[in-house]
This record gives sequence, C-alpha cells and structure tokens, in this order.
Amino acid sequence: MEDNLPVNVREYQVLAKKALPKMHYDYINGGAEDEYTLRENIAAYGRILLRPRVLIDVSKIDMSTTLLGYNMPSPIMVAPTGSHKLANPEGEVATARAAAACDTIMVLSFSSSCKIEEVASSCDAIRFYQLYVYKRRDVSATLVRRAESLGFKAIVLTVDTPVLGRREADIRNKMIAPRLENLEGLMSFDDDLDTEGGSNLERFAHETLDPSLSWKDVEWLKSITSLPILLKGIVTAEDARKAVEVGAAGVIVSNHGARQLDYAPATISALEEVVKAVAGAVPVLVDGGIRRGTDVFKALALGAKAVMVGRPVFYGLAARGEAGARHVIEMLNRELELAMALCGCRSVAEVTRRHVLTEGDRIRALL
Ligand code: HOC
Repeated sequence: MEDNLPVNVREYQVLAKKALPKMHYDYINGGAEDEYTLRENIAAYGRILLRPRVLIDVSKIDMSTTLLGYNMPSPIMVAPTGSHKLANPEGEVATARAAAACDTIMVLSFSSSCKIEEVASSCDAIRFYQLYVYKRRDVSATLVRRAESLGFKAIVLTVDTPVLGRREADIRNKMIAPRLENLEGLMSFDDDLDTEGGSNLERFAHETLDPSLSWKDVEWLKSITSLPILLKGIVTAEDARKAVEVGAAGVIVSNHGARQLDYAPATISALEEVVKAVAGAVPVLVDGGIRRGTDVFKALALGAKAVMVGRPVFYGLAARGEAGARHVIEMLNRELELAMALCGCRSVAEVTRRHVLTEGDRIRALL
C-alpha cells in the first residue's frame, strides 16, 4: 500500500495538475468562456442541504441499482471524456479496467484515444458508447456498428454539441488535440490542422461536427442500430419530453462538463425539472460537478437513477493510472455509502426528495 494516498477527489485534482502539462490540464479542467457554468456545476451542489433521518438501523447499506436492465453495485458510472492517453499511456484501456474492477458501467467516448476494439478486449464489462454525429454520417454509422458488434450495450448520443463551445484556455494554449484513433482509415486527416490562431480542436470540430443535427437524426440513429439510445445534454423539461416522444431509452442531464454553453444551468439545478417532465417514462441520469458521495446522494434524492463522473476519474488516471481511476470510483462509493447511512437510507430506493433541502425549497418556505 502506497503512503499518503489522496483521501478525496480534490486531492486527486491537485496531483493531476502537477502531473500534466498545463495545456492538457487546462483542456480537461476548463470550461466555456467565463466558466460561470463550470463553477456553478460544483457550487450548486453546495447550496443543497441534507435532511438526515435518525434512529434507523443502518447496519446494512445496499447501494445497488439497475440501469436498462443491467445490475450495478452502486449508481456511480464513468462518464465519457476524451483522450485518456493525455492522462496515462494506457488511456481508456486503464479506465475500462478500473470501471470493470468496480463493476460499474463506463461510457466510452467517441474521442477515445484507444481503439474501441482495444477497450472491448481489455476486460469483460457492460459498456456504453458515446456518439457525435458527423457531417459524414457514414463515419458515425461505422462507429455505431463497430461498437454494437463489439458488445457495447447502448449508444449515448451527445446532443449539446452541434458546434464546439468556446474554450478560451485552449485557444490561449494553442491546444493540440490528439488524433482520434477510431477515425483511422475512416477519414483523412488534414495535416494542415495546426494551431495557428487557436486550438486545433476548434478547427477539427468545425470541419467534422454537423451543426444541422436535429431530432430527425435520432430517427436516423434508431434506423441503424438496435441498441437503446440515451440522449446526453438535456437540461430543459421541453427537450426531456421530446426525448421520450422520439423513443430515447434514457435522458442524461448534462451540460458537457460546462464546456459548451456558458450560463447554462448547473446540471443539479436542472435535474428536478427534467425528472418531472419525464415522469418515470425513462431513467434520468446526471453528470457534471460531482466531487463527493453527498453530491451523488443529492442527485438521487432529486430523482436521478444514476450519476456519471468524468473529470474525477480522469484526475485519478493522471495521478496514479488505473489504480488511481479505480480508487476515485471506490472513494465516491464509500462516501455515498456513508451519506446514506448518516441520512438513514438503507437502499437507493429509500433516498427521497424529503432528504434534501434545495434553494428553491428555502425560498418557497419564505413565501
Ligand atoms: C470530434 C469533435 O467532448 C470535449 C470533447 C470533444 C468535443 C469535440 C468533438 O472536449 O468536450
């Protein structure tokens, strides 16, 4: 056992910052424009208080849940984040092993720096695949078919990125985005994609992402895969209802880690509106800003079926490789278990809306 292991996600973040070149740390850690939403994703959790219930026998805590029929020992999953080789030479293979060791579901990013095939053969686990829709539909379709044939169990369609958000740190750093391994042989790369005038990710995204992406494309996606499709990037009741109408198997309340539209609401602030709109028709997940087990508890209380953590796992990977990524997931699991025990909840089903007090609740109480 190593001495002085980090004891929480924030300590992993400090180690990750030390371990990574500034350009890469800023890329992972940064958000769009003023980074209001980036700060708010975390700050909004701080404004939700817990309402613990006491004198309940909590000698056994069961954190298990199911998603799309798959069992998980806890509701904490791994969010899709790109380019894990920036953090560790083993990249997404290391993350996949860490997630598998915790028996949780990893959503592999379209922007993975390891091939889908390598990740699929690295270990047995339930995995989902995250998709961007390219102007070149054939490229997106090929990746969906590859993921499906390799045993991925669902497609997570990112719907908040018809164009790339403006990340000023990347522009300033002239961020060089790593090539996307999975596009090898599918698209020719423009070697001219230098960083003249800013981040080359911006230029690459501009050339590839389809800004005409619309609800019709969900129909297109359904026509090319039999996998369930979850829509990631929804923060309003209107879009949540539409997602159910078009046959989404799940809705992920996400603002892309605050990397897209600045001044979008914190995801935990948007969660309840989406949960109410969906009215139990499909599971609702949330990501963004989760740094503590108590954050996970708050998300469950506000109706999330599961949560996804992105940057914390990346910090673990950057600091200590596969062991660090695994430790981050384990720590969050232990923190959630503790929060449940101290709130008097023996199972995730026992975590209810009455266990949290939101800012809205406090304002309503004054009226
Ligand atoms: C292919 C262009 O999700 C990020 C990633 C990558 C988005 C651009 C995709 O940096 O937020």
